[in-house]
Amino acid sequence: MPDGNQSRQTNTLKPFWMPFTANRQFKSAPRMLVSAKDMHYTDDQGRQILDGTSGMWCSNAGHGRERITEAIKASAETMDYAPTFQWGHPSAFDLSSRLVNLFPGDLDYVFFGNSGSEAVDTALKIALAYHQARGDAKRTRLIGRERGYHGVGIGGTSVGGIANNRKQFGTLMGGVDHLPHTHNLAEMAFTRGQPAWGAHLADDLERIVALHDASTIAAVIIEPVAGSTGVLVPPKGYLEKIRAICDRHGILLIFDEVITGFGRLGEPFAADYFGIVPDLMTMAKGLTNAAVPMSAIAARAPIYEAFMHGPPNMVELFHGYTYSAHPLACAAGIATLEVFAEDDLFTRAKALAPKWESAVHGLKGLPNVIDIRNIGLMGAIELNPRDGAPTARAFDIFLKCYEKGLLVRQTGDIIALSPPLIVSEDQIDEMVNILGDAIRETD
Ligand code: PXG
Repeated sequence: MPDGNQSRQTNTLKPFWMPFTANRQFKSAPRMLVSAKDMHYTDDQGRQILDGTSGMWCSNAGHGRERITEAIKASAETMDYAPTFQWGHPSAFDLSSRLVNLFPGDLDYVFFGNSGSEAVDTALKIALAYHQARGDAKRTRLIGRERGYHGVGIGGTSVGGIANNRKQFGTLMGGVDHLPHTHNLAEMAFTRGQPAWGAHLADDLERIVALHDASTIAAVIIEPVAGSTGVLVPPKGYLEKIRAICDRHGILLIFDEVITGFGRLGEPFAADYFGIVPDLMTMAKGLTNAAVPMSAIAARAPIYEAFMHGPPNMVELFHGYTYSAHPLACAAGIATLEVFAEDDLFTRAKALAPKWESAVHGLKGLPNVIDIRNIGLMGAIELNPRDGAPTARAFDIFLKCYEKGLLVRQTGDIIALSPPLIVSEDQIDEMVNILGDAIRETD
């Protein structure tokens, strides 16, 4: 091994171990983004790249929103940092009050983290601690779902159900079980919106409850629409059944709304879209328009209240992050909520959804396209995998889209799209045209 000095280099591509990236491929042909405004990135060649993915499902109001940037600047100038363990600062309470006004039902309390992964692990810990606080400490099992993505903490990885995200990391947390995923090409290929088939898959939760006994299960966590795995839209009636089974057995239901929150489906949350109030709800990404990292966990009133016992000088929940409710993130969050409201972006997304649906389904019939799915402003195109080379075809299409000036996400043999809610109808057509060309040109 060379010593530290010999390996020291200035501004090379080598040292950044890139997350969830084919490092060697990237470093052989970098895709370097240098600025962003509204619907476009600019790369280091000066090319404009249309953002078909809101960054990574997060810049819901489009890029470089002045109001958000100004709020962050002003906050940094006023107070760089303030702790929220045993102290507080006004914007933390301001943002919290605005958020609970946006949450459905009696989701009246909010806890802050910095990433979706932290939000998920926090929600799982709150679920465990809640049952303990009620004297029901046997409830420790956590139920996730196959193909679910809940971030990369040990808790989120354990309840997550994407095999590649799990297999490098040993046995993960014990006491976890998984529902089956809801994807079935034979029954639902090319469905527009929610599939009619598949509500019965929720009954598997009864099987899991019977296997472990309800008295051992703390919570079920699911994405209302599975995003990262390639946009799996819940079958009609499925989420309602999951909610009912959880209620029947005293199991908390956690909706992971890291992707679906803040207007992606044309409502503030998927909970609103589907008319189902979870007990805990995680969110991140769109919360600050991704301008400053932040995540949040919404909790129903009885959950918070279950902790508010014992001596008043006692900490009630031994959990939190140095940067929980960081002032810059709070300022960004408040400004983001103002932008959403002023531009009426959730309504805009809802109004655009039919156009989006017909545009993405226009790709039906192109070579190797075996399914197209959509809901709100989310879409996915599933491709037939190349023989003996899974994911290669979709990766080639992802690269071609970038060359042609479009940002898409690739997951397995699926291309996913989630444009900023400010997207125009012409830009929707432009996205679909570029993607269509890339699919046609890929063998
Ligand atoms: N839950 C859900 C539902 C997510 O989608 C996380 C938790 C974790 O969030 P953080 O902030 O810790 O990354 C996510 C993140 C993609 C993609 O293109 C999806 C995510 C992140 C990056 C890429 O599929 N989801």
